[in-house]
Amino acid sequence: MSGPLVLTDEIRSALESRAPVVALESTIITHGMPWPQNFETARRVEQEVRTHGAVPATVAVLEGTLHVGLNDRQLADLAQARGVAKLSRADLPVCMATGGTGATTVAATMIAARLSGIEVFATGGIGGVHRGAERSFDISADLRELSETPVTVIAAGAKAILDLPKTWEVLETLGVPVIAVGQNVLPAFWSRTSDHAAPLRLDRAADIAAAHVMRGAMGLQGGQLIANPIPEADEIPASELSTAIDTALAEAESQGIHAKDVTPFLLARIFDLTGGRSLEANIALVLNNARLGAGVAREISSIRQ
Ligand code: PSU
Repeated sequence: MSGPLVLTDEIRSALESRAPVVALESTIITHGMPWPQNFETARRVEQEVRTHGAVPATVAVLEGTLHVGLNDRQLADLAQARGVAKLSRADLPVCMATGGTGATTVAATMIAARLSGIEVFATGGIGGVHRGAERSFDISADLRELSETPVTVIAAGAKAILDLPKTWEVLETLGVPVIAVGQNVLPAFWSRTSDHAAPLRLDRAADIAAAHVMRGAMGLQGGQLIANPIPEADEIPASELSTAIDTALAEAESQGIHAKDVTPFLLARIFDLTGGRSLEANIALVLNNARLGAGVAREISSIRQ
């Protein structure tokens, strides 16, 4: 694909030489964190990827063009813009065709990564099955994307505002490998652990890379979800967070917040209710995922050389 897909020269030449590249999303910047921490975090995450030996590729749609790799000006403008669209699989082509501007979610960033030839993508936490989904049917398109698009996604699990058991069930049904790093239970975004046993466990970037390459060699559709626990020093234990999550959920319900607005609303409310602590943890876990993402991209690159 050419035309509306633009890669920076640095990313294009890295991909041509099979050097490690890590895709990064932009919804976390526009809808997941407040200004100016969103911009500072986006730049720190890019730097973390570089420090660990890979090229960062932040993805967004700017005036109809799908950009893979943003410069600081573009990043700063996006981070301060108001009313930016949140793009998933369904909205991405419509936004591009009509010259719009939007931030890419996990699903849309996976699509951009595949179109560009990027195999690894690091983020905070994927979307999933919302609590009360048995009434609302609100399930993130991120889950189906993981079953279709061959990109390894490094996240701290799914966000703990979700119904995590149902999220893991859906991923199991879709045949998506959910692989915990370094422990036998799945992480829960702001918290290192949860009650859910990990379906799979791998402890080394080299093994995650080998599993990724094996999927490709077998022609299997879909990617892998790498559930990387937040560092111990930065976590907020689930018991401390549950009141804030419950309060935010009740407010969302009573204010009739739905569809794409639910996750940004809950993240912003939990930020207020925890006095900003949830944001500190969110930033730490994204940096941690960027580090592992760079490591996995390096290992894939060395297998492909
Ligand atoms: N990780 C974060 N914060 C975020 C997101 C990920 O730490 O805000 C974004 C991702 O773009 C993900 C989206 O795709 O949240 C999920 O939104 P929804 O629940 O509406 O599918």
